[in-house]
Amino acid sequence: MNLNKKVACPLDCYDTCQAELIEDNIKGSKENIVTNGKLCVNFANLLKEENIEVPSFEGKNISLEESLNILVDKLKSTTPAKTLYYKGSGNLGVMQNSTKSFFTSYGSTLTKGSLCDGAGAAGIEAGRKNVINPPLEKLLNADIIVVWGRNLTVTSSHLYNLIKDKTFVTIDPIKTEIAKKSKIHMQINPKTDHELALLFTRFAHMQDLEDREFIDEFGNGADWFFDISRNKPVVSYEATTGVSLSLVNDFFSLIENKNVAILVGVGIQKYFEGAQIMRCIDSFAAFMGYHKKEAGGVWYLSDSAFGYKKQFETKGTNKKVSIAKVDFGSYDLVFIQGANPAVSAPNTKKVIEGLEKSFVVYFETTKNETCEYADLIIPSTSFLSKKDVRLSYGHEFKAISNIVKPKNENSINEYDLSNYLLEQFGLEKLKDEDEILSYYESHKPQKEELETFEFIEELDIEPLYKEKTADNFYFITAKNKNSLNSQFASDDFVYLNSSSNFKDGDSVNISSKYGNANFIVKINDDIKSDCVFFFSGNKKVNYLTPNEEDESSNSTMYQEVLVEIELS
Ligand SMILES: Nc1nc2c(c(=O)[nH]1)N[C@H]1C(S)=C(S)[C@@H](COP(=O)(O)OP(=O)(O)OC[C@H]3O[C@@H](n4cnc5c(=O)[nH]c(N)nc54)[C@H](O)[C@@H]3O)O[C@H]1N2
Ligand SMILES: Nc1nc2c(c(=O)[nH]1)N[C@H]1C(S)=C(S)[C@@H](COP(=O)(O)OP(=O)(O)OC[C@H]3O[C@@H](n4cnc5c(=O)[nH]c(N)nc54)[C@H](O)[C@@H]3O)O[C@H]1N2
Ligand SMILES: [Mo]
Repeated sequence: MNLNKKVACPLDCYDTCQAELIEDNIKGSKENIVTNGKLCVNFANLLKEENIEVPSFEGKNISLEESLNILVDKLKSTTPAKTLYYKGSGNLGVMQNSTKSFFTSYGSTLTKGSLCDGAGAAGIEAGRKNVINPPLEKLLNADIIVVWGRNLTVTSSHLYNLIKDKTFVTIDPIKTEIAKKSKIHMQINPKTDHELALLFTRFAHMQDLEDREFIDEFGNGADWFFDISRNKPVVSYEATTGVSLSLVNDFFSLIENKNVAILVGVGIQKYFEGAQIMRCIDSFAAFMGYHKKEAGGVWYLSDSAFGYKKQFETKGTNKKVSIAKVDFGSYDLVFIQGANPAVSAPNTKKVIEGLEKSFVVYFETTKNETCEYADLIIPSTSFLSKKDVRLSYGHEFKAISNIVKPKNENSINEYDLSNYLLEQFGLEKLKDEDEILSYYESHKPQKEELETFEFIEELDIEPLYKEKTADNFYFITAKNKNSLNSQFASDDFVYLNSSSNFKDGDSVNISSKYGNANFIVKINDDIKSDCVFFFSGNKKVNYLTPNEEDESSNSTMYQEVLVEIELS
């Protein structure tokens, strides 16, 4: 392969594909095991996307130089702590982090927590310190794949292709494509996955399937964990989780003496106690010894930078606010990079009110909903015209990006913008770009062996089913094949089960205690009868979601909400 013609897919996805320019076409690399010569519809969408051509200020086109001058003047005349640096995950290349270096040194308020996987990661950390996935090989060698709150065929189509002939078990309130391909589908009630994990633990013990060797050698607190599972009668789990004991029996017949891989997605942890829920699942896996078997294990969204040294200095005494609770309106200047908060952040009404109040600097590649509230727009250079390296949260392979297209001279990349600002403020500049990139390209993180596992010993979770009445619904979102969060195609429907008594094409108003919005109904019996379903990226869906943080990681908890529906 010509090394100078590599392009990394920058999109936020487990697969982290490697592409390459062959003649005039960008193709999926055959050398990358996961990409395996194919690229997905979202990559194709990205190539077709129209980029913002010129900077603008208060709606008028200006030159790049003018836009940078306005930014510098604004920053110089604002109290640093009254500025906010807000970064999303529109591009997951390592160079995206360069800008944070400047805003940290300058003294901006920063965010903490995540819009995405924070709660689950905190749950894993509490049990085994590091959020890392086993090597891909252990997945390829597993016999049974348990897909737990993950929309596998859609959100990691490449990884799925590598394992598509295996036996699947899916645990999901929605009859997803992978649920339909599974030997067992447990159509679980939302926010009851911890209970199912406890029920599994109970069954495992009854059938003598726990891994005593693992528990004795590496485990702490397994007895306490087992005790929690005994707190209530087995049959009562059936009622709360909605999963029948006979299905659980079938599950244990299927997994006995098999290598089991559990692929956990973000679905199980979009709740206030998301960390505890994840930790219960991880504790069940430890009870079975899955963390130390020849094949199989537990996969989640791993900390992709684990084992790498930070290449951008981001130490400071900056104030940090929860990304879930950010009030854009309380800052004099907000700098937004690689995020589309007007659609993707929780509580859209609050977000928009906040953006309207503040001076918004938007560092973006394309025109979108947040542009409407931006005072100054600075075009970020296309991924095809900047150098980068992508680490992956789904597997251990990285992807390299070189410049394969001349850059738009009215745009600037993240690294250059940071250095420009550092210089303007007399601050120390970044390390050389090529030095940083070659570090990421060549560094191989050491393998980390699990030394101890701390089982969850106490549980305090307020289930949604306690609060739920016959008149309200659980709220579920999942990713869409043709979009990447708010980017590309958007599907703005609400999906309901036919038993909801609404009809295709009905116009409904859906409300929660955080807000309300109108939607057009599509009936689909893959949706559980007591759930309302939307695709993530739906332009209105976040009018309904809480701008509050989970209990352990300052992260969002999009599904900690019940909603009501009426015809509008
Ligand atoms: N095509 C495509 N791929 C993507 C993305 C995209 O937008 N489009 N986004 C990327 C990003 S940012 C991320 S974080 C990953 C996320 O990838 P996934 O982890 O697959 O996330 P979701 O699509 O949100 O799927 C969550 C699943 O959990 C289910 N679920 C919801 N609530 C519960 C519950 O309480 N219990 C259980 N057991 N299941 C539940 C949902 O029905 C859904 O099937 O995907 C990445 N890949
Ligand atoms: N209700 C609900 N809400 C959700 C979710 C859900 O499941 N349900 N999912 C959540 C999850 S998992 C995530 S990760 C978040 C994602 O939320 P965000 O991080 O806000 O992601 P996007 O909405 O995709 O917006 C990313 C933006 O980055 C821009 N961009 C792309 N490349 C570059 C670049 O190179 N430089 C710069 N400067 N910008 C670039 C894109 O054009 C796009 O506008 O959404 C969350 N929101
Ligand atoms: Mo995400």
